[in-house]
Amino acid sequence: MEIINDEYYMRLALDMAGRSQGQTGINPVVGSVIVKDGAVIGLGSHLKRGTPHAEVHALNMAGEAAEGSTVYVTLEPCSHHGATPPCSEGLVKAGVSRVVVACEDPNPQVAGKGIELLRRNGIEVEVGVLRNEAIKLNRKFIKFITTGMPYVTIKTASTLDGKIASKSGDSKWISNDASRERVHTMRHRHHGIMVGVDTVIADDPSLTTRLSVPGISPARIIVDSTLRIPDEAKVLSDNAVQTIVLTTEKASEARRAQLTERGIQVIVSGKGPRVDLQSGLRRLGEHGISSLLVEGGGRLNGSLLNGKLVDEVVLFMAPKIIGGLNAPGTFVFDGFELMKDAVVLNDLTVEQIGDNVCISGYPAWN
Ligand code: AOF
Ligand code: ZN
Repeated sequence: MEIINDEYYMRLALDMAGRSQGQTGINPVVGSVIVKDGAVIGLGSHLKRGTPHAEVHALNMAGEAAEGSTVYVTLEPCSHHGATPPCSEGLVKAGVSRVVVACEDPNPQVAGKGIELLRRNGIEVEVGVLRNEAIKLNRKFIKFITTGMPYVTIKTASTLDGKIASKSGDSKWISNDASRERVHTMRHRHHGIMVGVDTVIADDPSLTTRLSVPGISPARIIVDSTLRIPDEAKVLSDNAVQTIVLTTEKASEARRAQLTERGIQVIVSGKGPRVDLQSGLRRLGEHGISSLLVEGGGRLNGSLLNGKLVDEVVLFMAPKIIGGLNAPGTFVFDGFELMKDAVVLNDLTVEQIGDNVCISGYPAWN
């Protein structure tokens, strides 16, 4: 017989939270399960910024039966008056007996105060059940709320010899259909999608989310130090989603004005010749962009990596070898002299997708 314990219900709460990734904006994904006398009596998930938190939905479902129950929640219940009243007060009012929390809320407005409020009111609180899974699930939220910087994921699709195009620039297609579908799920789960202007010039991508089921398209961010972006580029003309261009003081005032007139937001970041990516990311964070999926090219990837601005790397690799002395690679930057200085990926995942391999991990910065 299966033993039903705290982890069992927390896993259900985490599973519910995971299903809303990409739709809560700068807010975390959170799931909550209420259990009494061995039965689930309430379920809730935070679905969208500005709408009720997970615990509120679960408490509403449980109704009066919530009294004396155990509440599982993937993130510490909040203690602040934001778009909604504090969940910890709601739990106290409902008379629940025990609250099991996966991880603390790093939001400085909460940061332990929710747990404290529950304990002060005689509720038994246990913290840390499936903590690592909960932290991993909300890594984008945690980065943004604690630093104001967007969480940056670099995604590449390359040959086995690390090329993202042939020597003539051909790149359609490197990875297989299933890998490319996976990229659209990743787009849905990020707030912004970033490419360098050379990628716009070479491929004229629309950078929208096109899944076999509908998905949310992130804002499009183009890194373009001198505003070389062509007027007819899809990202400027299709009006599908917001486009932001990061540029430098080197770009002409007239071109900036032209783009602004077309409804494109232009952010000047640095004197040039290259866009100051660190301050550019900070500016994007100030605009409420809490996560970014970077889709190339190699120079942008290299600059972000060299600047230690990357949180996660996802490499799709196809079983092809294309060669080419000048064929572009996944990460183009000056490079390090010694192997001991290489960027190392932690917590590696290797997955086979048909004949492709997807390797992902988290750069170890220190
Ligand atoms: C919870 N349960 O389901 C969520 C929480 O603007 P608001 O009112 O939605 O508050 C957002 C903050 O509340 C967010 O930054 C995080 O600290 C917390 N999110 N807390 O108890 C939830 N989504
Ligand atoms: Zn709350």
